[in-house]
Amino acid sequence: DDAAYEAQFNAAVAAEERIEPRDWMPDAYRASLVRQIAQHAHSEIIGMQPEANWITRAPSLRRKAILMAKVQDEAGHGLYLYSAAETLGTSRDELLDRLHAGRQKYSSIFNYPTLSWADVGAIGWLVDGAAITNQVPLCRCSYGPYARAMVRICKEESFHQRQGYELLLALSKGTEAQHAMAQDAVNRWWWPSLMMFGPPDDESAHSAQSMAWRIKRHSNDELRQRFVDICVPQAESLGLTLPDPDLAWDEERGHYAFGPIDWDEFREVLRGNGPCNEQRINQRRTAHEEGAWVREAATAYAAKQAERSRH
Ligand code: FAQ
Repeated sequence: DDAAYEAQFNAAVAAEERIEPRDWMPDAYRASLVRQIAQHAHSEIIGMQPEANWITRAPSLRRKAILMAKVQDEAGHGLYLYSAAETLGTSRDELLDRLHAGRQKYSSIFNYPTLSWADVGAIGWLVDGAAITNQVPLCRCSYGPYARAMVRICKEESFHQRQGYELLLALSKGTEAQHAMAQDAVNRWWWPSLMMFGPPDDESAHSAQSMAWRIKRHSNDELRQRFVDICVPQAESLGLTLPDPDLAWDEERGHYAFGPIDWDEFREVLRGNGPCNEQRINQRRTAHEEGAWVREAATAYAAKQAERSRH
């Protein structure tokens, strides 16, 4: 009966064993994983848009090739993640419908505009940097398919983070105008990237349960602090500053202290009122509609193949 199954499930989680698709799991565990993995998948594909905005305007062939590879990687991450979510019994079509209907979220960060070429660098350094900080612990998530997807995704995100850092370094060491462009991009992306880690711990609805289930390994605030600690010396090496006058080494805690985050802005973006929410979701819906013929053709082809193999 369910109580015995649940005891077995809890023991497996406590023993750091992986839960696999055919294993018994509590309904709420399944639902919370679908929620998190789908949000993550949606973020990857909507996250293609801000950087794709610069592909046609990359300043050199080399930069263009790198950026195209990076944006294609994000599409790949979306696909592994939708596949991981599908192992829990919800189809990709259903998840996309929920996204398009506004019933599932995607990361707040992708609702900000990419105003200059330097934004491509700032996204790589800060947004991919934050993504890695959050996702490395997810490689040890209790749910097998999600944990395994994270291993490859994190390797690719590391490349993305380095290309962003290298791009910003080139601009920072360039002309005065290039340096100013890099600084402006960092000024605009810094605070939104701290918001990627989610609400503060005392307002995080899912953290306690997700940590008990070993989906999450660290709290939102813990990971946010880890990210700040990593970024401060990197900003120094870049010759750029972070837009926070309260940033200071706290000897006692052994961490950098930082100023207050504007949680009103975060809540507004989540409500759909960020600078680009409407543009992002409209472009996503249009891409889905325009791709309908590809899905239909693939389905017809699969049916034809299945029919042939029966004879
Ligand atoms: N934006 O109770 P919690 C990338 C929602 S990286 C929007 O703390 P949880 C790579 C949350 O879903 C970005 N919504 O939730 C890339 C929940 O709403 P719900 C994607 C947010 O799950 C780079 C509510 O607030 N990464 O794409 C945000 O315990 C460059 C309460 O929050 C992931 O998704 C936010 N920032 O912790 C791609 C990583 N924060 O569901 C392209 C996996 C929170 O009740 C270019 N996810 N919410 O309606 C996670 O680790 C977790 O889900 C957290 C949130 C940490 C995001």
